[in-house]
Amino acid sequence: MEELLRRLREATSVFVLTGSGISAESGLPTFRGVNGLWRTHRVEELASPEGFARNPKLVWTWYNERNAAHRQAKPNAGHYALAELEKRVPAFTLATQNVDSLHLRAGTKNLLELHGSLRVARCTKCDARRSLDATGLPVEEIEHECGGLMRPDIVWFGEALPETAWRQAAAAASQADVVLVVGTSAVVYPAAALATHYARNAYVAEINPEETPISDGVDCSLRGTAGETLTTLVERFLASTRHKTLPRDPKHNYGGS
Ligand code: BJW
Repeated sequence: MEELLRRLREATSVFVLTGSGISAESGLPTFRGVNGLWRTHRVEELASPEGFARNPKLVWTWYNERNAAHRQAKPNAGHYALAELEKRVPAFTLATQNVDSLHLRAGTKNLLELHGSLRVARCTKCDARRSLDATGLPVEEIEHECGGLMRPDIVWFGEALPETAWRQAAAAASQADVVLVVGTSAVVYPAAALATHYARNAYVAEINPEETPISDGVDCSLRGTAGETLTTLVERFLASTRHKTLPRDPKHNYGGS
């Protein structure tokens, strides 16, 4: 952690990639863990355009349950630590693969939701959008008036990531001095490439209790949970920079204002 702290103190640009592991301490399941979503559900039935076309009611029932769980969950210490870090570094970008909105609720400002969010449904035909509340989308309202189907505004397998979010994430990862990869198995592309290909000029630290396919290639592996590890990291970072004057950039928010 010492070298990571030194790099963070010197960094003008920090990029963070998160996955479902950061929300595990908020009580939300990961995808590929022991009790993960993909252990008990068929991926191709629930998270693919073909699965949705076959059985939109089943897909919405699953997403409505997850939407309700997201709204009951609270951001944890890991989400808050990253929101705090954003205030203390000159440039900060957080790209998340999660659709649970917990980074947003923790106060992260420069947030890119690479796989979309469960806050919105959109029509497969006319692209009309509709905000979702805690109920989600009642299955009798799946059919849109234009003849299309309302679907969750998220990215399923085989679908392109939102273009602007992807472009901004790739640029931020390429320009970053420090990249934190938190709570992701790093097996899903193109998001995982942000931590490898795009971050090749950065000091890359992985925060994950388990090894992942990228562990051998990163500069530093912190084996622990996101909540505990990020809290310690950010507390130590703040303690060591308390008397340091940060460079000023009007685009970013400093000093916990
Ligand atoms: C903790 C912890 C704690 C536990 N603290 N950590 C290149 C190579 C191979 C394949 C491909 C490739 N390029 C594209 C592909 C195909 C495919 C893909 O990647 N497949 C692989 C799985 C083989 N990718 C796609 O299809 C993507 N689209 C695409 O490429 O389009 C191309 C295109 C271009 C132009 C036009 C058209 C098409 C789309 C990928 C969409 C992924 N969608 C999902 C589901 C939808 C959202 C939802 O329902 O929520 O997104 S899949 C699922 O995996 C979800 C997640 O965001 C994503 C990543 O999973 P994540 O978050 O890493 O979870 P886990 O469970 O895997 O890992 C959790 C980690 O946390 C573990 O490591 C734990 O140890 C750790 N952990 N507790 C910290 N307390």
